[in-house]
Amino acid sequence: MSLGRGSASQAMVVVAVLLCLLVHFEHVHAATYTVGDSGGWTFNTDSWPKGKRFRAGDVLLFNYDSTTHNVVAVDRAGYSSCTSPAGAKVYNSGKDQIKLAKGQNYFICNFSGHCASGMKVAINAV
Ligand SMILES: *[C@@H]1O[C@H](CO)[C@@H](O)[C@H](O)[C@H]1NC(C)=O
Ligand SMILES: [Cu+2]
Repeated sequence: MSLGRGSASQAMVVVAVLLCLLVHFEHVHAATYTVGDSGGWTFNTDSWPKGKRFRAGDVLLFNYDSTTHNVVAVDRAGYSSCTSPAGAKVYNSGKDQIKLAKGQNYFICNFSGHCASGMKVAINAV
């Protein structure tokens, strides 16, 4: 009886340790990328993702002046045509952290003309 209880709690400890390792592992492997690097989120950022490997769970940090720019999560059509659908998620803190979902992630600035000037990023997260 007491032996059975002992091994049950040992099993609980093992499970807890495994969970901690899993959380730790994901933490170590999620990277944060500053969009546009030192230049920040601005015009002609569309080529910034080139040559980088992104993983689902990685975080994009958008640094910008919130009085002149924003970040809007859009779909492929919105990215291509530089339009944001009504109800699209708009970020405007000036230092937004956005976690990448698996697959394609598209962000534009929807201040007039900015996206057309390359203030847009398309990122594939594996
Ligand atoms: C940006 O997109 C949001 C969400 O679609 C919209 O409410 C807002 O009016 C847009 N801003 C501009 C400047 O187009
Ligand atoms: Cu802008």
